[in-house]
Amino acid sequence: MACLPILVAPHPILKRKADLVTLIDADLVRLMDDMLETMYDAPGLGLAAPQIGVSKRVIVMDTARTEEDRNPIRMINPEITWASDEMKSYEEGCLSVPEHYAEVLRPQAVRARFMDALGKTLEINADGLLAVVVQHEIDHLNGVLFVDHLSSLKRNMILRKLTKARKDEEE
Ligand code: GNR
Ligand code: NI
Repeated sequence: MACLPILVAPHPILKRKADLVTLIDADLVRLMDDMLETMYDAPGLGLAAPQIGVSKRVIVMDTARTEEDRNPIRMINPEITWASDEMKSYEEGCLSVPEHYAEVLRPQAVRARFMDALGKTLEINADGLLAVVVQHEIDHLNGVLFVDHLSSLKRNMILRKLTKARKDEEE
């Protein structure tokens, strides 16, 4: 397995709509394992392939609180097939928007359909933290970051700070 560098916004790959996966082969299985290693190393609760520069519809997640309880979830071509009318706000962060956090309002519960690493179609109901993270990750596959759910004033402030932080680092 390999731990890979995570792209930071603003970056064109993070804005792109990722491609559907049409073939599950050893390379795709390795990609998901590398994504999990990268996510655990960060550490993060989820990771989408575009965050490591791969524009494919693949996400991984683990919302367990401790290493002993690890429960890695791999999803290929995930889709939201149902969302609750009830909404909930949660303070989100993103590995591609480092050191910025903001409340985002989303459906409180969702159903997601996806393929597993064996190509089997599965569906899960998610609420609580997993519902937040699966929606956040599927957003990444559509070129959407949590800051896109904020006012343009807040979004532009965060993106400007990230651009400035990168410039300062280059010097
Ligand atoms: O690690 C992460 N934490 C988090 C917290 C609240 C809502 C969503 C997330 S996902 C984030 C990792 C990440 O950027 N995934 O794309
Ligand atoms: Ni993210």
